[in-house]
Amino acid sequence: METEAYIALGSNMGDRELNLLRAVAEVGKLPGCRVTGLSAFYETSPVGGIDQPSFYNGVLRLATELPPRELLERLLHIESDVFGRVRTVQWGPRPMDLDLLLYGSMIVEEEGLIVPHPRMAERRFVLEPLCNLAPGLVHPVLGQTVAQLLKTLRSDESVAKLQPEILT
Ligand code: PH2
Ligand code: MG
Ligand code: MG
Repeated sequence: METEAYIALGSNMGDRELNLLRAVAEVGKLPGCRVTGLSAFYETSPVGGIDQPSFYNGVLRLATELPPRELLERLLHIESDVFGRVRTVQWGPRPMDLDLLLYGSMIVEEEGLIVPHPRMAERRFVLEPLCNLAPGLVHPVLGQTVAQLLKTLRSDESVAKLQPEILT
């Protein structure tokens, strides 16, 4: 049986647009996974942590047969094996960050795996692309749609929608 999952993509090292497109392709190649939707990409100001370059962020929708723990492990492997990510500073610069935002309406609270993603509703760099893709999607814990969450969000992050570079 397939479940609909949403994954946040972020990059602030190297060719950020190419990195996001590559990540979409890699997630789509995972066993039992089909990419069924992709948001626009946004250039976003870095949140938290240290002084670092701006990010490109997006969100994809996945139909997946993988259970959440296995999906998470596969995502971490794409970060390290495909993008050579090494984890140093928390919230520091990275070529690719893949975060599991939602897994159907399932609520998971385990060591190293919390779904829905605990900070997704506070982050414009997540809500803006998610709203572009699925405005009516209801957050299973907060009971509000993504559009409602975005409308009431108080945050000074800057988030600018990008033209795909291949179209410019
Ligand atoms: N990811 C973080 C920390 N800060 N800021 C932006 N704009 N975009 C991100 O993807 C991001 C961040 C930790 O994962
Ligand atoms: Mg993240
Ligand atoms: Mg992450």
